[in-house]
Amino acid sequence: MMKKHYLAILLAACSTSSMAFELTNPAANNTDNLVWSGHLSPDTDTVTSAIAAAHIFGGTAAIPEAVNPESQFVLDYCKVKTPTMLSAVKADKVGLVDFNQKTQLHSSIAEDKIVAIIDHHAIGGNPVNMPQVATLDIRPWGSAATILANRAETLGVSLPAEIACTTLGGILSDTVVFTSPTTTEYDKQYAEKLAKTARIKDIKAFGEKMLEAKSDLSHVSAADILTLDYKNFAYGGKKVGIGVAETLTAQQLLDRRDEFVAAMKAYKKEAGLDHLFFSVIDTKHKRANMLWIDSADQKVVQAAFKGKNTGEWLTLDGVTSRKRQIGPSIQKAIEAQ
Ligand SMILES: [Mn+2]
Repeated sequence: MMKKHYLAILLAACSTSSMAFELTNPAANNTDNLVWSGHLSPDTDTVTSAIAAAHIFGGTAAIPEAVNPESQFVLDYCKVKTPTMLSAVKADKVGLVDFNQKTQLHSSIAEDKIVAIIDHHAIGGNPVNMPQVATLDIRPWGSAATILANRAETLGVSLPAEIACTTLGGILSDTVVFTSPTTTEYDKQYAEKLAKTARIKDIKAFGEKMLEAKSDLSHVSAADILTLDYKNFAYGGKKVGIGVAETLTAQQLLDRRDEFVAAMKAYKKEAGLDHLFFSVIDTKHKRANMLWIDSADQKVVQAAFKGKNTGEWLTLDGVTSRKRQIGPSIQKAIEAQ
């Protein structure tokens, strides 16, 4: 009787360990139908991190929605195919890259399929609810791509030139070519290493081309710009949307204020949000220009920021990061209400 019981425990322990997913080389895991995905409204870090993760750990890179113009530029420049749409792949196991909030999870991903999260964001107000124990790697670095570059190096997995190139693109995008306050020494060190592998001589020139690719939004509708780089959050039980548009040519967007106000009114209603904020991030002059549409949102903005109100936009000098500056200030203001 005792023996049988012991065996059952041993078998249970074995089957548990064989199911566990390790952030190590693919041979150690069952990678059948393993899919890597980033957040909704995918940005370059999220797309390139999924590509790097699939190369390092096995499985397939996927995107939850179409890529933005900057990511398309990076994929073309590096000669890497755009990952498959999440809706077209079978996902028995899912690794998340570059996010951990449920509000940013594609609806097709069942939370009990999540086996790993590689991220550089705060756990925040509404993390994914995982019934299984997943492997987490969350570090306060400038991009998820930097963490993946480090993982590849420590595992001895060499990245091909084209994936080193996209991974570099992820770092440069999130750190705004090392000018964002989120930038760390790790980001700079790994960017150098990746550039060497990708045979890119001038990192800053590559970064400038990326910024240019994302800056020309003259042919994009205000509604599309609002959600191009957009995240939903749950702060103090409220549904909060924060969109940003990083651009070298801010005036082009500032002149379209009326269009943005109309788009925000429609979107706030459609998405059932309690609060909605949109900022044109002037990457040249390092400042945010913020917009909101009603008195409830204005109250939050007034509590969160002290800026110059031009009557049209609230100008916030030195504010460039949603993750480090805009998001936490809005969260604090809402939670204090
Ligand atoms: Mn990121």
